[in-house]
Amino acid sequence: MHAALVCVKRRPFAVEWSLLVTAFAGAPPPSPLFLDVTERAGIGFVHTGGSREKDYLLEVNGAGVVLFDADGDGDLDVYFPNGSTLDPPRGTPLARDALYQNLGGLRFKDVTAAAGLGDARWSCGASASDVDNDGDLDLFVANYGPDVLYLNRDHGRFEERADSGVEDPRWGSSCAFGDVNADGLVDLYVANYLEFDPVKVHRRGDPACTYKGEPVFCGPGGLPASPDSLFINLGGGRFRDASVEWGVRSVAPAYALGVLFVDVNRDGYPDVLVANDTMPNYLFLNEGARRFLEAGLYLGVAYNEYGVPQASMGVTAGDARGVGREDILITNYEDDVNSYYLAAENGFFSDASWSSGLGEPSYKRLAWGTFFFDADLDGRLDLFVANGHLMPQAAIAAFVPEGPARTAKTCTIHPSRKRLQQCL
Ligand SMILES: [Ca+2]
Ligand SMILES: [Ca+2]
Ligand SMILES: [Ca+2]
Ligand SMILES: [Ca+2]
Repeated sequence: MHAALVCVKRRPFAVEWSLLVTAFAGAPPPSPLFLDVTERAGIGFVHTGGSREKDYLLEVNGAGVVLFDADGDGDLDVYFPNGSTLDPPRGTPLARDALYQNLGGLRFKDVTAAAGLGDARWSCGASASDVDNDGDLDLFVANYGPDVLYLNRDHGRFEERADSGVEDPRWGSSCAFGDVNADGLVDLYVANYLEFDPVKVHRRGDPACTYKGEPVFCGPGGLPASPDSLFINLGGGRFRDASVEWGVRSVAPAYALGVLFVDVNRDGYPDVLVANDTMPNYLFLNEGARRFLEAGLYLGVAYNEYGVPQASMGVTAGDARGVGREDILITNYEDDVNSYYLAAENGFFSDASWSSGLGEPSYKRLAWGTFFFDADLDGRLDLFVANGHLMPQAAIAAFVPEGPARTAKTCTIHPSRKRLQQCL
C-alpha cells in the first residue's frame, strides 16, 4: 500500500465528485451523508491557477491537497499547494501555498507564515513523509520550476532544505515517497509532465488549438515530454538523483500526472505506477531493491482493454474485493471511462472498467484525484473520484449545438460558477 501520503489532483473550477459505494447483496446499503463544512471549519483557501480563460496549458492543472499531522499532535492538518499566474497585474500579491492547523472540533487556522511555509512558486503537488527519520513529517512540494523540500524542525515549524538534491527544475506534476532500496529511509519519485515555455507555446486562439470547435490552450500534444525522477534518500534531508541507474530514464519520457507506490507482485518491495496523459501508463517493478523494470504493457495497465493509451490523471489502489490484492483505479479524460484494473494472483491485471460498474458513471466525466475509503462503514472499500474539466470553453462546446448558427453565437462564462451563462 502507499508508503506515504500521496498527492492528488484537484480541479480549480467546475468541480463535482462521484462517490461509488460497493454493492450489497440483499438489503439496500445505508446512504452515507457528507456535509461541506469547509467554510465553517475556517478554511478559506482559494486556489490560483492562471487566467479564467485558461490560455495556456500551465494554467489548467490543479494542485491537490495533503492531509498530514504537521505539528505532531495526533490530528490531521491540511496543506494546500497553490498555483500562480503568468501575467499578474502590478501589485498583485503572490499566490502562496498554505498550511491550516487542526485546532480540534473541526476548526482550522491558517498558520502558513508561522510554520515557515508559503512557497510562491507554481506548485502542482505535494507529499509528506518523515524524510530524516526524526519522528516528524517533512514536506516535499512539486513545482513548475525547482521543487522544494521542507524539513519539520519543531512540531510544525518547517525549514527549506536548500541543498537537498531534489531541486529538479522540470515541471513536477505529482510525487510520492517509498523506500525503494529497503534501507529504512524513504526515497522520492517525482512525476514530471512536459517542457513548457510560455514564450514558445502559442496562446489560446491559435487556429490549430481547438476542442470540439472551440479555441482552447495548445498542448499537451506536440510539446516535449519530461522524464520522471527518482531520488534516493541519503539521510539528514539529502537525496541523490538515481533516475538513470534505477531504470527510470530507460523508458521514453511521457506526460506523467499521477504516481503511486504499491507492491503489485507482493514481494515486499514497493513498485511504482505512473499515470501518463495520452500516453501508455508505466509500472516500474522493483527488482530486489536494486533497480526498476518497466512492465506496464506486460502486466496489463499500460493501455485499456482495446489497446488504446488513455489521458490518465489520477491513480489509486485498494483491496476493494477483500482478496488480499490491491486493484488499481486510474482516472481519465471525458468521453472515456476511468480504468479499473483487477489484480490477479500473479501480478497481472485485467481491465474491468465496464464489468465493475465503474464505466458508465465515469464515461462523460473528466476525472482527477481519486482514493478508496469505506464511506458507509460496512467493511468494504468504496471509491471517491474528483471530476472537473480543464477547459472553460468545454461548457460552450457541450451546450451549443453543432451547425452554422453556432458561429454567430457569443457565449459568456458566469464569473462565479464558471458555467455557461448565456449565448446571445
Ligand atoms: Ca496536527
Ligand atoms: Ca522528519
Ligand atoms: Ca531508501
Ligand atoms: Ca514489488
